[in-house]
Amino acid sequence: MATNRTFTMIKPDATQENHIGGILSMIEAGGFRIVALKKTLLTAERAGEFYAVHKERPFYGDLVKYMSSGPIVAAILEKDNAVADFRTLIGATNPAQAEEGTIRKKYAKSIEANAVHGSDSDENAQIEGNFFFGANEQF
Ligand code: YYY
Ligand code: MG
Repeated sequence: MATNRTFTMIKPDATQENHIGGILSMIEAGGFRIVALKKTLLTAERAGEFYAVHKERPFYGDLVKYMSSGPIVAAILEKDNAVADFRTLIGATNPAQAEEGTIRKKYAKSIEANAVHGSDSDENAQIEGNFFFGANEQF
């Protein structure tokens, strides 16, 4: 599999509870290279735009509120088979179902406050990375 990219966010709870370093360590130990990185605060409008694909889902309003409730850390990551391998590293959406050794198993508090985002396709990884980073911020 060719080297490619995925996109992640460390979500507000994990950022608030000082897990940025722990999560970035797991990411680097998992073989991912950090291509871009920033701490930022999403407005409700920007969070709504980021998660627009879920706008008809019952959890959308709460998700937007949660994702704009405090700073997040956004990053673009590079590795062979990045999207699928990162989904494996983060574990199931619901931490009660996440495997031992995954980021969500270790850091997620609930299905909503589940510590990290991971892109679900190469196409979305590119869209999501470009949502946060310009070309001159990706190395
Ligand atoms: O890709 P992933 O983050 O694992 O899950 P998605 O199904 O894309 O949902 C996005 C986001 O929405 C999830 O990380 C938490 C939240 N969410 C929720 O609060 N309640 C659900 N039943 C499903 C998802
Ligand atoms: Mg998803």
